[in-house]
Amino acid sequence: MRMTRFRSDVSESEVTPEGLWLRRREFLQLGAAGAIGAILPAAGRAGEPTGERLPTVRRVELASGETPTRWDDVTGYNNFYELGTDKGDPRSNASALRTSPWTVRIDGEVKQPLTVDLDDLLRWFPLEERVYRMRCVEAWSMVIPWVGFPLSSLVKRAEPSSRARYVAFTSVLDRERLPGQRRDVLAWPYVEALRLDEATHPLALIAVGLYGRVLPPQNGAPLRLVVPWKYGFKGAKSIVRISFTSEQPRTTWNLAAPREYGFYANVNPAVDHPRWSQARERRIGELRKRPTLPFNGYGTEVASLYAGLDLARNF
Ligand SMILES: Nc1nc2c(c(=O)[nH]1)N[C@H]1C(S)=C(S)[C@@H](COP(=O)(O)O)O[C@H]1N2
Ligand SMILES: [Mo]
Repeated sequence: MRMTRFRSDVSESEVTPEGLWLRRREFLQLGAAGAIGAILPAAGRAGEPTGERLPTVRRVELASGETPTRWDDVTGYNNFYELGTDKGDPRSNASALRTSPWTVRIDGEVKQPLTVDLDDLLRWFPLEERVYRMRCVEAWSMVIPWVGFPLSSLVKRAEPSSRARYVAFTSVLDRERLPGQRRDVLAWPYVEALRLDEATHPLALIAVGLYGRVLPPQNGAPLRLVVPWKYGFKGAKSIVRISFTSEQPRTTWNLAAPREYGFYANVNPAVDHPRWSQARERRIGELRKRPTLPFNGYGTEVASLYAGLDLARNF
């Protein structure tokens, strides 16, 4: 991964005041319930969340009450190499990604392989809001209010066979339209994978929205993976295929630089990237760096998945 320059141009006044955020939250929740949603304009002031609202059945706060990162930063400071390698490229090139129609192929070690239309897939599970920290391997982080459903629900529905031990997620391949795929910066399509027990952990999420709205293209529309205790690159965007395998799948960043990006990619302040420290991180919107937490602060929930594993070797 290219080393990034950190933005240092976020002034104090740009940071959403908490009161405003809370009021916006109430609007979203009422909107989701259909009470006042109809009278609110779809596109708000500059910097306000835009896009179609998504109804959610509950809200799970897993970022210890931290203020979510501004919409402008969550949707304007992105890693999505299919849409370009600079942080602002994915938003600028967002229209290159055609998200409708969209199908997802579910195959491999499953009872019955199938191709499902996104609209049908969205009817399978109720949506919920999940506020998670997100830690990029480049040592910056955000707090993101996702909308989605537990990956475990989808795994259960896929009925993996007894031979299934891993799940691979393949992102969209469209060399004609996606500007980043005209160059071989990575081995396209982008593939990431989890062990099956990681995939069925209740924190693993398939996200289809942000801030109560449909996911913008630059964030991996129409559906992407979110694994909050791992570095952000595990969260494959714009998924077209979910494959169950018995062998550990080859994954894109691990193939590109195996010494730098492990298969596990659990957030670990004790294991530095060969080219930079992972001990601290810059929360986008904050000036000072803060310490990085083991498993990104989700150790109580997930550490038992790795009992007996040497995390320095299996990084
Ligand atoms: N297909 C695809 N998925 C991807 C990437 C990518 O380049 N292509 N970048 C990853 C990285 S490095 C990070 S940090 C997150 C960023 O997600 P965000 O832009 O929604 O914050 O997406 C991940 N998923
Ligand atoms: Mo990342």
